[in-house]
Amino acid sequence: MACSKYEYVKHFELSDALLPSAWIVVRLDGRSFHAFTSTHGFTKPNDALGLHLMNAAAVALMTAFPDVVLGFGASDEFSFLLPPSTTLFRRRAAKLVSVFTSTFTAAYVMGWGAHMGAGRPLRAAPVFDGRAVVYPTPAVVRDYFAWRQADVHVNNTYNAAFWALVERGGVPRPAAERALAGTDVAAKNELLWSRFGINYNAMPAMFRKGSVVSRVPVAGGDEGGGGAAATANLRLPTGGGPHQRMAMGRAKGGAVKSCRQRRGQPPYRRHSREPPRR
Ligand code: DGT
Ligand code: MG
Ligand code: MG
Ligand code: MG
Ligand code: MG
Repeated sequence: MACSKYEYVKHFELSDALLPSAWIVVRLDGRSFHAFTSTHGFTKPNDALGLHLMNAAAVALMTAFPDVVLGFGASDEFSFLLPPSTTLFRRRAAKLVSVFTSTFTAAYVMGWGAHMGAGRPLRAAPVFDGRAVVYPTPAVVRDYFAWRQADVHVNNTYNAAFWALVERGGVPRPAAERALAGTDVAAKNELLWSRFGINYNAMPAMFRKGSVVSRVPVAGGDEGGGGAAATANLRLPTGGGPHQRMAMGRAKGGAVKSCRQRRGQPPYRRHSREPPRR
């Protein structure tokens, strides 16, 4: 590590560590997937292969990061839950969001060929955005996932009715939009059944409710394994069960000393408003 007069610039990097002892959700969402799914000829409104690819990317992420206790996804999004005890990346928001987003995106690209088949080559780069939000209590965490799942239900009911009208009923899109405006879920179910003989509840659960990736105990499982199915049990809303911790701390070679420590000088007095270092 160079001891140079330029080192002061390190102090411009402010801490973005997320609130300790709170749940963290990192949610990823495909960028402009309206266009991406159209470019790649996804089945409307749900492309089962595309959704399985999303699920596989989520499993890859949870395999890479055993701290994640739960994943929930639908459409072009996935949420990942980290428990209050996590110290992954020292809870730094930018690090969590950027590494999760790129890990997921890379897995999505790597899995494309196996999931989507030779007939649908990848023609454009999939891009995902990411955000991290902290939630203080298990009740709010439960409501977060209930919110995302309610979104799946509302969107899927609308989309099922809309595309039935357009593709099976030959109704022009603007007219289909007008027909559905202001209708509730029950009316859309009734329309699907009476006009098209579609039983909404018989649609695949993945379309109606989204996908959950959880950890299940494996008989004789190796606690240190870190595979997606190798660790623990999640019980919401009371909290995460035991789970793997990521190895923490600095790179090889033990503690990193500051230039002043190496010179045997006392540390600089910290400005009182500087966030604590860990
Ligand atoms: P954004 O997130 O603001 O960058 O924009 P979008 O276009 O990604 O919008 P978003 O995330 O609100 O909605 C997801 C889009 O992806 C929506 O237009 C429908 C499309 N999509 C997601 N899954 C499927 C699928 O399985 N089949 C088809 N045909 N489209 C899908
Ligand atoms: Mg959006
Ligand atoms: Mg999107
Ligand atoms: Mg979305
Ligand atoms: Mg580096």
